[in-house]
Amino acid sequence: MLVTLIFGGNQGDRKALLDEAIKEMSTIGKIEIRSSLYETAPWGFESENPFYNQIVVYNTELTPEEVLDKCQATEKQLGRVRTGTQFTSRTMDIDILFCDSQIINTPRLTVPHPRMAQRNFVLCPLNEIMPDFIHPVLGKKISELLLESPDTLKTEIIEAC
Ligand code: A4P
Ligand code: MG
Repeated sequence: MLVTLIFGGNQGDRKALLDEAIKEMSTIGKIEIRSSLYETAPWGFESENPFYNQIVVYNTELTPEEVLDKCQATEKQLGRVRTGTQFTSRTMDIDILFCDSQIINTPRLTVPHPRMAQRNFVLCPLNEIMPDFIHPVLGKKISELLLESPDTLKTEIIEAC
């Protein structure tokens, strides 16, 4: 299965934490593609600390639930403290965007990630690596979703891939 993950954090040494998280997640399988590294304005809450975001596609034999377990273990290992409030600053968040073209709705997992079409911090790096991929629920290409995105927050490439 090709699983597309987005990594993000806005606390601590953002670059070192991203690199460490991406490396730690490669225990699930080989890296197929990775986006550039982006600096992005916080979406959904106020903070002076911009995020670093990056998207990586892994080729894995694990199930989506097993990938989620590994994402959560890695977040914890990298110092993430869950506060309970929805959108807050964090050292590392790892979300599953796609699992091939599967549609998953379980108590623990919603795939494709439900809020991605409203978020340029997801759509910009995704458009860089898979502009023609068709979102299995919305039935549109990533490039179309980016054109239609209502988000006006800034995203900037910090390090090209
Ligand atoms: N869960 C369900 N579906 C998924 C999925 N596809 N991937 C469940 C990962 N997790 C999924 O997540 C809460 C629960 O979602 C998990 O227990 C899992 O079973 P969480 O990581 O504990 O909480 P969270 O990340 O704080 O909440 P949430 O709702 O996932 O927040 P988002 O939507 O991830 O937003 N702005 C910028 N610029 N860059 C960012 O990276 N990130 C957020 C977090 C907000 N603003 C941001 C960024
Ligand atoms: Mg999350």
